[in-house]
Amino acid sequence: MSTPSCDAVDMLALRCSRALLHARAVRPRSTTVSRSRRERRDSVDAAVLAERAAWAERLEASPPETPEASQRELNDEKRFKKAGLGIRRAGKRGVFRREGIEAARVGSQHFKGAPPPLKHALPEVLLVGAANAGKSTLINALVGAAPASKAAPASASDRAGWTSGLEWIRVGAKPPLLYVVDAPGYGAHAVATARERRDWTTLCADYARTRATLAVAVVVVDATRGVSTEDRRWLDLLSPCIVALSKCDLLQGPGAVARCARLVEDDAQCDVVATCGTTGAGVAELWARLRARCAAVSVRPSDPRAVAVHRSAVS
Ligand SMILES: Nc1nc2c(ncn2[C@@H]2O[C@H](COP(=O)(O)OP(=O)(O)OP(=O)(O)O)[C@@H](O)[C@H]2O)c(=O)[nH]1
Ligand SMILES: [Mg+2]
Repeated sequence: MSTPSCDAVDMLALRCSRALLHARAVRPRSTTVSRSRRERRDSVDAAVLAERAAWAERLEASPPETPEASQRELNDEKRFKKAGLGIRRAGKRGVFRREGIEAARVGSQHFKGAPPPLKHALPEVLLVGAANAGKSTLINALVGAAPASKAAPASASDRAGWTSGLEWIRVGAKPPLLYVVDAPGYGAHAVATARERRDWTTLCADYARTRATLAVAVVVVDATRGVSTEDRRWLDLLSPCIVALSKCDLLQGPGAVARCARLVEDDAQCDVVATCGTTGAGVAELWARLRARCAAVSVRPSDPRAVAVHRSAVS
């Protein structure tokens, strides 16, 4: 067998690299299409895919309309970059290098069950959102626990519909500061029966309407899906609440996170905080808003113990 000469190999390599360069140059460059990710097939349905495609199109087709809006987007972009948003790995800017806050899961409530007997009456922060939106991962990031680490108090999974009841997570140990309450997700793509999904909705809505110690509600909106009809229903029920934009690492291109945050703010008509549960970016800002809300909203006075503890926790 004859071996190709060095010249022939060099020529071939040159041609290949030229072809590669050309392919790169003509490849359509989009500023906002989400990065590829591995997902379970049973946890994404056609409606979710359609929602994502429509949202990606809207992100691309909605540049700021006024010079002021452009300036604001630029400023936000800088701020988000500084916070480590829009990047895939935690690196230096992630929270997971910082010391975490002591946190533990202390009880749960399922449909038709009673709330857990809790040792402390503390203000509660409820996180709701579509199944798979990243609620549990964001709770872990809030307490400084990296995904899948032993310290992570909330159970997260790539299976939509993983959290099936309200889960109380105590944040802080000596003294405990507050409870974060993880909730089951909504949406037809959750891997659960229609009845289970209905029961979860009832459970969360009853909690939100009646819980005396609920201080702030956070609606977690997936940055690659935008605000859905169901998100809107929950935003109305929980108003005034905060929107935590999750999975911001899946947006790419300059200004993508800032644009997404602006559009979600327009749709939701409330405070939006951009976050990423897998890198921990943006959670410091979310904490700042939570503390401000806890301080501003007094726990409903039906539980005097809660009010007393609430005051000492947020002062
Ligand atoms: N890329 C990326 N993936 C994320 C992020 N947050 C969560 N995920 C992934 O999204 C999937 C769902 O995360 P969970 O935190 O379990 O979502 P959830 O909203 O609690 O879901 P349910 O309990 O099913 O309602 C998991 O595979 C996570 O790894 C994020 O910020 N970035
Ligand atoms: Mg969950």
